[in-house]
Amino acid sequence: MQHKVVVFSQISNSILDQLKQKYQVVCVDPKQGDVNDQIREYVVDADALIGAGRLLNEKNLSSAQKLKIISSVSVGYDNYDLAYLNSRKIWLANTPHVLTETTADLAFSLLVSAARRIPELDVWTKSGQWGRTVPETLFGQDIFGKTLGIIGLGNIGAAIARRGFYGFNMNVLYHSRNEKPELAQPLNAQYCDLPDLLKHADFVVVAVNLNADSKALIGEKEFALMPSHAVLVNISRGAVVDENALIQALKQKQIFAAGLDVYQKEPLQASELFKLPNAITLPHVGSATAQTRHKMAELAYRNLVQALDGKQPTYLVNPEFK
Ligand code: 8YV
Repeated sequence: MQHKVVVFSQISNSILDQLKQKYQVVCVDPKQGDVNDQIREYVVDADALIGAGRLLNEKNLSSAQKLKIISSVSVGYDNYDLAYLNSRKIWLANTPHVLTETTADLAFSLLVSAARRIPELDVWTKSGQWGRTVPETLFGQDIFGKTLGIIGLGNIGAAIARRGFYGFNMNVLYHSRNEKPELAQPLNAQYCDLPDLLKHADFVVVAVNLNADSKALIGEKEFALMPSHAVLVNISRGAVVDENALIQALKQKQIFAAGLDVYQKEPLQASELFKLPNAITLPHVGSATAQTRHKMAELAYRNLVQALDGKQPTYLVNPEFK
């Protein structure tokens, strides 16, 4: 009998076609009502789920009778209740590597945009204010040769650090759970504890995975350590930064600016951040280029096919179920 696959978020059309050629495919459609109700209904006799950006846990998966794999079109897997998946012997696969450089590009774009106030100056020009020279109140911060502090030196963190080191002659500091000499040495990156990194970095980029240790890692106490010209960039997960503390730090000019791609609650709606000219708010687009999203969908497709063919997917998050 044909396997049943549930697509729980938008996915590249060509990958959807490939899925349809091999399997019975059902797509969750937000226009058809509550997404979790649809997942609960479709998952009952499903063999696989594919998609991204949804919380999947006991609440919407408990009715599954033969679910073998959830193939996530993302590298991060904090949206999935791993303990529950393990207890149900459901595989979880992800899509590392293919999005590393694209996400690092976006992180660096946020850094440059926030430091040089690009969105604010764009609005200023377009609103016809360029009758005089740009006032000092709109001046930005230097980047070249400054100190870059990376929190979480994984693949993406290291790719951001390389942009700073090779492109902008930056001095690189990093903080992570373990020292990473193989990634750090070529960049002459110094390992620091978090307070030291926050005191000395001109730019702090949050690139750490969200887990119990990194939740609310940056809060009021941490903002107090940062210099007033510092720029914070977050491209990892919103929950790593205490958003209210960030809003206060930006309002009180405790830090210069923030470039954000991720938030405590997504999609971000009616936030105080929208009122702050020194906050750049992107809609979680770290990996959102046509090429990279396609590569991610391809990889997720491959992981899914491997599992339904009875093989271990290449990028399995919970390999304890061989
Ligand atoms: C995802 C991401 O594509 O891969 C990740 O972990 O954060 C993004 O690149 C996004 O979550 C999809 O909604």
